[in-house]
Amino acid sequence: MEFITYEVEEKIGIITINRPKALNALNSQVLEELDATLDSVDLDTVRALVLTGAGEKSFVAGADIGEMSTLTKAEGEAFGKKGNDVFRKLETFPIPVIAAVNGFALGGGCEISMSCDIRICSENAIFGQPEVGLGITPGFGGTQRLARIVGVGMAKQMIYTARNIKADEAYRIGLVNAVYPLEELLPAAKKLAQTIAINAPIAVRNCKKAINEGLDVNMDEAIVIEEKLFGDCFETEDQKAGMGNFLEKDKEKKLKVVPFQNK
Ligand code: DAK
Repeated sequence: MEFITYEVEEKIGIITINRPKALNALNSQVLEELDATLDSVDLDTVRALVLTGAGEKSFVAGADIGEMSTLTKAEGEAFGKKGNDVFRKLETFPIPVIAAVNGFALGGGCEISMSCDIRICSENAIFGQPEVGLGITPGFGGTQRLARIVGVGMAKQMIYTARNIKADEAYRIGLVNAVYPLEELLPAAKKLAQTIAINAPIAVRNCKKAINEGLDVNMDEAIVIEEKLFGDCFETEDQKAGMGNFLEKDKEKKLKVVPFQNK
């Protein structure tokens, strides 16, 4: 792999898009390597992923404008499909994915962060969908996911104006869950991933599936999806141990209240 590094620490996997000279812009090779990396994740041991960018300046500065500038219609479509397939793979990946946004998250960079389950960012992060200024529409799901995350009005404003927003505004509109000084971002992302990783893995996976699939259908159908995935947890070791701990009054494993860090 030239542009992706993948490390496993205990039960979490850390994927770094490593093309800092181009501010980690997504070219075909980055997308292919990311796809192959996701395929290689050992789902028997890894319970949550962190996705970040190399360097101190950029998470992902978008799709590679140099590569895109010469594409024919057919090649543009193929490039779009490659991106959409890998973004969708991230979104539907069986385990949670946390985007640790360490700088620019523009165009495809904002879009890849929105394919992740949770976004946290550094104080220097900048988000935006600048595509209309380049004569295109957001093409990696931006018109769909941004509206679902921050609401229709704010998504339309960001997309129509092509205006970038800073970390504090991203936090205010709910695009990110927390903001950290740059040097604290990755440790915070790992800590969050570890907090997820200690919970019952089948239950966590089923929650992701229920939330994602439920959002695509009406409430009556969504409740049926939830029922099925709820039922699916029973008779698992996790469910027996989790409920057993409670009944045995295992204080160590009982409910803890932990505040999320907010800025
Ligand atoms: N693509 C390629 N190279 C990029 C890049 C990008 N998106 N962004 C930055 N770079 C490269 C620069 O060319 C420069 O390379 P060298 O000149 O050193 O070789 C290096 O990264 C450093 O960039 P700057 O010198 O520009 O650094 P600055 O700090 O001055 O500025 C910046 C940082 C992020 C403000 C600026 O680089 C910038 O505006 N970059 C472009 C941001 C942008 O517009 N991103 C959105 C791209 S559009 C599709 C699906 C999806 C998409 C399209 C189609 N289909 C379905 C077909 C997605 C589109 C996009 O993402």
